[in-house]
Amino acid sequence: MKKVLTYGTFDLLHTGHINILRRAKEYGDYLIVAISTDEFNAIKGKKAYYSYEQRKAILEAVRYVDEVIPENTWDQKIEDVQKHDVDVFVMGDDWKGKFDFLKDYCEVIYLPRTVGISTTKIKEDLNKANG
Ligand code: C2G
Repeated sequence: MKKVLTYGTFDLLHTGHINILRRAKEYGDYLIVAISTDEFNAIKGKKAYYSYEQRKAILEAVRYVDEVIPENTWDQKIEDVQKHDVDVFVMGDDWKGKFDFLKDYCEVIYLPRTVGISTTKIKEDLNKANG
């Protein structure tokens, strides 16, 4: 079984997230998504609208996702790849090059981001619409 791993906050799930999850799954048979805990989001300087538990429940309902695990730190990736026997690591290309150290442990793929959508844009548009 070919296992794929990706990371993210995945807040306010949108088609940019769905696109990368669908494409990541195409690289194998089993997709693990490590989602940032609320505590790690604070370290990333992000404040998610949905809690970790809510974001986990939402992702577990996505047909491309087979397993959701927590992302607690920046430096758990090597351990995750080894522990979960991962073959392919996939991230959006805004991260291009940042995780090349994983090439010693698995295939590393950066996929083009979906243009024109982001959680930040959703929040900004909603704030504008509601004055
Ligand atoms: N993404 C995308 N297109 C968008 C928005 C996001 O392809 N329009 C991708 C990102 O490139 C990332 C994934 O969706 O691969 C999740 O995006 P975020 O939730 O913003 O995750 P991020 O904050 O980049 O966290 O250790 C890695 C970090 O946890 C990544």
